[in-house]
Amino acid sequence: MSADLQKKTAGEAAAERIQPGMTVGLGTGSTAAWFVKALAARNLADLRCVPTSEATADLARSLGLPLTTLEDVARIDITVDGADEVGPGLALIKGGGAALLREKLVWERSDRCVVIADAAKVVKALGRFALPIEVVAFGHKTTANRIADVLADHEIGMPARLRTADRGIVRTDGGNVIYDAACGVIADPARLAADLKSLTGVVEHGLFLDLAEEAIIGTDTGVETLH
Ligand code: ABF
Repeated sequence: MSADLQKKTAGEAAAERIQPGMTVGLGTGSTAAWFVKALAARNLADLRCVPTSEATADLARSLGLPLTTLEDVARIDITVDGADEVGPGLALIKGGGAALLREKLVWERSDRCVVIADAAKVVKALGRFALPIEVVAFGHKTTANRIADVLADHEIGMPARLRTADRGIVRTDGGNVIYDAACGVIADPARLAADLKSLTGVVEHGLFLDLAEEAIIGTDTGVETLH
């Protein structure tokens, strides 16, 4: 089964978790898009949906899902979102879609967070996927030098590289920039997360620790649930 079919299987399984009347966080990325499509197809009554990116908002709106904002909800019943890596204890690397800040804000407001992914995303240790780090655009090169010092302290030799695309520097929905740190193996994710957040200019990073309650992994024979 292709990775995309595994993503579709996981997204559709997650959509079955949603009940009428729920407030639902909508993740970002191709796996989350399958979830959004499956959720819309269920035509559940009285949903309120909080998107984690403009791209997800556009997709959800086009499918007729009722949107609201993080400011307008007291709490979120469940958020379903993708990931770049799913590690031990459901420690995650996210942010490949440059939406990590809004994603983490929505995740932290949610009673439950369910991560959906294809089987290749499950890893024995985090770090093979370059860790996205969201940085304020003002003075970002100076901030990147400080990030390099933190990475060196974690015996991660590679510098963080500014994420660019054909049209130049990648900007997040909030106007910040993303640096990607090719860590290799992250031995102490919690310490790295704290050290990165201590840097002036770093807004957020893609380590999602102690946030996911469950992972629904698409496999060649269906789905596997991890807790
Ligand atoms: C988003 O989904 C990002 O945080 C993460 O990087 C991405 C995974 O992308 P995909 O589902 O397309 O593999 O949540």
